[in-house]
Amino acid sequence: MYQDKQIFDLIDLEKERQLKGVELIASENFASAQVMAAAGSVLTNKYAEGLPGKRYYGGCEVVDEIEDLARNRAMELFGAEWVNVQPHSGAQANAAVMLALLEPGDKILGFDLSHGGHLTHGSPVNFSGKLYQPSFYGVEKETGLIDWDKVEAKAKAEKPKMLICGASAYSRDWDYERLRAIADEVGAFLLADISHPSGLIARGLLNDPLEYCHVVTTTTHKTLRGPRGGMIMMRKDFENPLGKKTPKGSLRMMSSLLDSGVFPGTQGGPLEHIIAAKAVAYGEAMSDDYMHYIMQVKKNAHAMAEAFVGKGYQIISGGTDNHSMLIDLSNKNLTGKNAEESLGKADITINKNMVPFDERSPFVTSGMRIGTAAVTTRGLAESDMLELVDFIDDALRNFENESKLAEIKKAVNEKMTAFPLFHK
Ligand code: DSN
Repeated sequence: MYQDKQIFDLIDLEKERQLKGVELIASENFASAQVMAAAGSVLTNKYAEGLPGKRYYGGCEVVDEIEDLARNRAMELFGAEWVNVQPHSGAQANAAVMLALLEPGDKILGFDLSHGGHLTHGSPVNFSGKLYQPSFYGVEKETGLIDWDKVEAKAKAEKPKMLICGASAYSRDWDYERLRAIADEVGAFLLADISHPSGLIARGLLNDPLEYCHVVTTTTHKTLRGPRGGMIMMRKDFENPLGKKTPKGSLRMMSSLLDSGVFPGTQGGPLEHIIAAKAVAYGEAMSDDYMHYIMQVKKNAHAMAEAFVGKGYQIISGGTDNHSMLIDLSNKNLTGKNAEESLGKADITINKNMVPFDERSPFVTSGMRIGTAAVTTRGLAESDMLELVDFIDDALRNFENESKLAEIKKAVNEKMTAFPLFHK
């Protein structure tokens, strides 16, 4: 029988990389052993197009129970009245929502990718910018903050059918109440993509988007600490105002439009192994252990931001309310590319990132983005954050000094062996 040594050797190498290094990519985390066991289970063998109780395949009685558990746990965790846990990713969750609520050519207004937004919120290289007509709001140059008055002015000028909030590199909270008022004023749907801070939102550590937004999407693998995947939620279902009718002539509910947006709109068979892993993660996220964890994520980000500021680093907006921060390296005479490469040599993983009004290309950039979700899972606390900032500062000040970077790498590896992973 064919034994794939090559792939499993590479998986071992990746495991070693994750264990010995410091993981600071803001969108990454370490899923628990039980989340990974569910994701690697026999459920990968099952086809289950449709929804629990309404499948196009036989033999779905067990996966129906699993998907129902996932849906019920997700609804309890976020206080939602309706969820769809089938999206394979955050990008596909957003695609399904747009397919359900928009017609090709409709206008959408999102947060500028180069200011910290996301590709699927209207970027011209993405389906969202090709199928719909995008326009963007951004942050203020002086403060690094979004000015809600300017969002309102832009929305009034553009009259989008969908207003999108949420980001991949914005460290401050969102005023969902104000955004809903703006959306109502111009007759737009309000979509919040909370992929990054969803764990903080679930446990009440940031404003609640479900109270005000028509639809909320998230990934499940960032601060939520589940398997890679996406989901769509609504606090309350409602009759869609688009005039789409059922065959019997009544207005279709939003939930029915959104379910169809996922399947058959943008996906085929759901990944029931991943849905089971999501269910495990939702269960974990409701536990006291997770509450302790997610509070520590926020404390660690705060401690790290203060330490960076103390060393003269410029954090966009001056600090953080969530798990992440975006640092402009221009005053350190470094590019994001320099930082990513030199820190990589010291086994510290970050990503280069555009900063607002960046003059460099996305392949070079002037900034780096950092998040504390993964290192907090490993058990690091505030005092460790100060040590990590020391390592990072030392590496960046010596970014062309290979022997110094090797020295830092040794210290990083020694430190991280004290924080084991993948046990239980
Ligand atoms: N843009 C990715 C990130 O935040 O890393 C997620 O899609």
